[in-house]
Amino acid sequence: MANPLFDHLFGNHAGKDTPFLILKDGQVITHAAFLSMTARFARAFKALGLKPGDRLALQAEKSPEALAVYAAAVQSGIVFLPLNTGYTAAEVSYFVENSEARLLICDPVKADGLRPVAEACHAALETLDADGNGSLPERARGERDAFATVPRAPDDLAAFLYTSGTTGRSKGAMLTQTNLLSNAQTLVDVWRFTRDDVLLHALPIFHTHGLFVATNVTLLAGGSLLFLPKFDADDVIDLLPRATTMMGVPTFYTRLLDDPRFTGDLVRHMRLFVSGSAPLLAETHVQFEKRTGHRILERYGMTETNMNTSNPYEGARRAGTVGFPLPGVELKITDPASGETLPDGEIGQIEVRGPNVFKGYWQMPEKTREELRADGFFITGDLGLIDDQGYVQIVGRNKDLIISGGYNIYPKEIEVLLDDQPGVLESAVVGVPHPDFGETVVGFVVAEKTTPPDLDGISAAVGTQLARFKHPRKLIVLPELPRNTMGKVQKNILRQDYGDLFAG
Ligand code: MLC
Ligand code: AMP
Repeated sequence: MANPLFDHLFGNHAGKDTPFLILKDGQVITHAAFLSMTARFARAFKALGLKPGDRLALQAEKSPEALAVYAAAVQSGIVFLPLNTGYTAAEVSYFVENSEARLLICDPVKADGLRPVAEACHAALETLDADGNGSLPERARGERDAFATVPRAPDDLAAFLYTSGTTGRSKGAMLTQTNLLSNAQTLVDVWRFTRDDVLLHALPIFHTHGLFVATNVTLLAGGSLLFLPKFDADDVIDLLPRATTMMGVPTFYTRLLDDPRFTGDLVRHMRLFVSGSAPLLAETHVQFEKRTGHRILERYGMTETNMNTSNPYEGARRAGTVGFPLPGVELKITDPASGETLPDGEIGQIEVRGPNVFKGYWQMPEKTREELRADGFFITGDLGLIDDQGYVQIVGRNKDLIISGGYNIYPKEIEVLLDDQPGVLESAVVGVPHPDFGETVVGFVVAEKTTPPDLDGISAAVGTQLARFKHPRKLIVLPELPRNTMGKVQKNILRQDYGDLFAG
């Protein structure tokens, strides 16, 4: 097949007047209309001089046009690099430079700030706003709505998704056509998606969950998306009666449960609720079933691997577990020290292998070797066990990572910045429980002897460098950091001592 990912996701929809995107205002974009827009964008990319294999970075609000940029990249054989809309110019600069992107598409309000970034990296700059206007759609307007799909091999790259690292430097996870397609095919099958499905889509489209899971699965099945700009409980409650399925991070479900309008009657007709990207508390699972009669189906995935495990569609969906390895995915629990496989029931690091597992980190062969074994097993950095019934349970992380509202935050990136601030001798950043986001960021700083740190000044400095979701929600000055006899900072003690800072 010429371009397996494009042909499977989009190719079957040519000429179909079936709804693909249903917007908040009721506007419907059919599969055929979406494909026409895609073709015009693909022609615009070609006119801009982009070639197959080039990288295209997109930092734009969620809109049908932003989704069509993804589709057009796939059709053109261009590697798609979506970026969190919260990233600052400093963060975007790193991604564009590191990926050697040829084109950066951003919101018009950010264009002035990002033009120097694009110029320094020899990338073209185009704009796209939340309403689908900007220089890119302007360019595409005059183009014909047909484009000859660029052939791709199964192992060719389709997307780069940046994921932060424990060293503080983000790594570009290289995802191939096969990685994305095989996972979408598996999920359509195991979650029983059909063209009759209407998925309520309130996730961002710059991450695996909203883009590759929710969107690819729906596209492959030929269904439609109730395409909301973001999660807003009012909108979700309004639209749930029209949906058959919904995917979300745990925060979506706790926010819905906090709303008295979210009742069993509202969602009786629903076929499936899926949760992932962060641990769903067993308590939320139980409360959800009590309120609605539905058992949330929890699954486990990662940027580098797409989805690895899922609770069963038929059969017991067990709270506090992420279910079984998906068909085609091998999963083992190993001893972090020796790498030996551990018996069921014992806690160790989770490793996975399968067609879903990425190709490696862009231009970081050493990082790739550290995490992706020569035999194809990827060391996820999650700690877990396989219970006596074969369910996988995630019990912790072997990596210093905070997950806030489904966004990953690597403490190292914040610590490096805090350490640089005047008056700060050293710092430690930890995640503490938060009633809305699951976990949230707290920064601890130790003052230099001479100049005490100015906490407002530090917050302001962090604000210019890091996306809002990474900002410490509290900065605390300590006389010293707790350390073990080896001199290593004991973050577990900080998490324990400050665990109820945000107790709801
Ligand atoms: C927004 N803010 C966050 C935040 N999201 N802060 C911490 N963590 C977050 N996740 C900021 C806002 O900028 C705002 O700043 C303040 O927090 C409060 O905002 P809010 O209005 O309450 O937030 P909201 O816009 O409603 O967003 C919350 C959310 C959103 C949970 C709906 O973050 C979200 O959609 N998360 C989904 C993330 C996701 O898709 N993850 C998948 C990763 S893929 P201020 O300025 O007001 O203080 C992956 C693999 C897998 O992990 O397995 O799926
Ligand atoms: P990301 O790098 O953004 O793709 O995040 C991947 C990480 O999210 C995983 O390594 C896990 O730590 C976490 N994660 C994803 N799904 C779940 C889940 N259902 N339960 C617990 N953690 C999860």
